[in-house]
Amino acid sequence: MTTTTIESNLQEQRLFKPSTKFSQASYIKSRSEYNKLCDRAQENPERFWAELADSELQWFKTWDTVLDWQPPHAKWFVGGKLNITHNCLDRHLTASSKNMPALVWQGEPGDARTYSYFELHQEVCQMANVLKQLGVTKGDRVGIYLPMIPEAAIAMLACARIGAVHSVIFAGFSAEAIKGRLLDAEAKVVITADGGWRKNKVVPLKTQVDKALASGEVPSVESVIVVIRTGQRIHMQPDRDYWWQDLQNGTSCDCPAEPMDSEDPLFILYTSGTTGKPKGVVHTVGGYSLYTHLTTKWAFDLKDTDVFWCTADVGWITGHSYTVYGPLSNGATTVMYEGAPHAGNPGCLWDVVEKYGVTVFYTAPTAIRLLMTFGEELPQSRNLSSIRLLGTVGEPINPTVWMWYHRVIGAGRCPIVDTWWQTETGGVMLTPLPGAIPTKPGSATLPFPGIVADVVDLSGNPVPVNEGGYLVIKQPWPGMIRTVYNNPDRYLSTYWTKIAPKDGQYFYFTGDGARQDEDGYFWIVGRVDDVINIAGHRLGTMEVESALVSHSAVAEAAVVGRASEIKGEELVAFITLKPEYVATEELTQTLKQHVVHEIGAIARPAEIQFAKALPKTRSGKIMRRFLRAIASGEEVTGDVSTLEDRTALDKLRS
Ligand code: 7RM
Repeated sequence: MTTTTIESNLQEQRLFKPSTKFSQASYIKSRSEYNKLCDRAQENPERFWAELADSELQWFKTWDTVLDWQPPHAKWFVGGKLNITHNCLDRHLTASSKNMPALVWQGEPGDARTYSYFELHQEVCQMANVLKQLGVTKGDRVGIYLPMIPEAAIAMLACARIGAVHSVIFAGFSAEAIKGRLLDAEAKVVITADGGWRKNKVVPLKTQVDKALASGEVPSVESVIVVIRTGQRIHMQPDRDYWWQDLQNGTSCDCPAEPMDSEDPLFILYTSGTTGKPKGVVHTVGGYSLYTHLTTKWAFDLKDTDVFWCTADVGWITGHSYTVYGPLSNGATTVMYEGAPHAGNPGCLWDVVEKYGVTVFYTAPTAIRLLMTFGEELPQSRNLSSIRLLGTVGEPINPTVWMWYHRVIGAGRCPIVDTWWQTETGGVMLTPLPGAIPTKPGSATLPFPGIVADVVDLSGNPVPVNEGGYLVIKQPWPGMIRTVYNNPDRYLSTYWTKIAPKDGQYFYFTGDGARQDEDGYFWIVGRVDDVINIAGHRLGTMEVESALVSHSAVAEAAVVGRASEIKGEELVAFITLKPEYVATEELTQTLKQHVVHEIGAIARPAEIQFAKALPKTRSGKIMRRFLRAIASGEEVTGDVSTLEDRTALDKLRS
């Protein structure tokens, strides 16, 4: 987050009301209806969520206890049995719905496929049986490393069908990153593809998996399923690797949904934190099903007639909740697109909108900033009149960017939902309900009904209006993270102990700074920890530092974020070398490539600065505050008295 954004946010006064027509056709039509929902939730949160769980989902067995809250551990709908794929697929197999399009997909080279609810159900059941044949049973973990092709959604749903726990790994991650995740999850099976298309080139996915699994380094993995996507030659290891298409042949499409306990894990998704190793965020079936269903319905006002396009890759939580589970649970059509926002054709996104008649479009500010650079003529030359609602997520949206989105893409008539949430929250937490809440450019506005959010100081006391503080959630909610896989201590220390209310209450710490204005609207300022947001993707600075110091030339590394026009933030690394190495341009390139190798292309530093020493406190802590200033070319101000060696700072500055 740049200071310019904070300043312009502070001056932001504009208010945009939804049209009467939009409000009247929406689920939640007015501020007073929104208030009523919030009041009802406040009066009796358990009754509020239980009524919704009952009316919005189908259960095989109803729960005994709505909420078992032993802070900071929550169990929702305890004793209830359900399966998320029943709610996403089977319940839409009625005569009137089963032939409706569930998933439409646009491949980068121009190929396309559409699956009706009936067809998607068949595919999912068949793959579920394939997994069973490979020995996958309830509770086993399955790694998924796929491009944005329908098989990614099918694989996730097939796991969920039989109670296997999926762990999707973004296809941009390196072999090293895959290995770390598969090891931590102890995955039994990996599902990948021969390759994926990215900007007219083949991304070799199976080769990365081969490297990750080389010399039996992940002993838990018994089989690898490979989707044919690009047709390029790859190595298939006998008795371990199988073609997806071969396994499907002759396999039955009849696979009843496994009745899952509400609190059985649904998936693990790794996300960056303040320490070097990504955390395995665990979500469970019951709470996640309800929360993604309901937030999709109310925040995106989603009807079963809608064509919803969430541009996020399924490798991130946004793709899980709003490309796959949420829209399908609501019986809508979800759009999946394999390409980058400018894959050879800067108008490609608008072509997809026009071709499929997208009605709700959800993307990240970084994508909008990129599209802005292509000019207005491009979207204006396409027919975007099908769009009725726009959404953004992933990072704070600058008011100028918001206005462009509103005017050029939304033709001034579509509400924008700026949705704040996290991998850990499962679904949207702060958002305008589009028919009810007037929006202000740059503000995620108000909490979703039932969510108790606040901005507090370190002792948990609310800060005054318009003052900055820590964004916290004060009550448990169904979509919340249940634990960090294999690391319950980290669950406690990351989220529940940083803010310490005196009365012993537990507040969920989001890691974000925020303020609330005089109307109670929330304005997110950005992360307050060492997490950096690059093009809407979360990366820990420690993660990148660990990658750098794993190179033999590096003695010490400190990584900071610097504002970037399109990406929001980019990485700058400060490095001290071991005595036998000299700083050269070649070494700079080698180190950048090393980070790509260790983590993936998203972590490639924009700049590397070599230093004789890093500025540290007397207790040896690197003073990132100074490095951030130097990286952005700003004046180093503030207290320098705690510096151990002032000359280190002076040398860096020069
Ligand atoms: C959904 C997602 C989470 C972090 C979060 C924030 C930032 C997300 C917004 C936002 C300002 C928003 N999950 N963030 N949405 N900041 N306005 N609307 O992005 O786990 O990958 O990242 O993203 O810092 O803590 S995530």
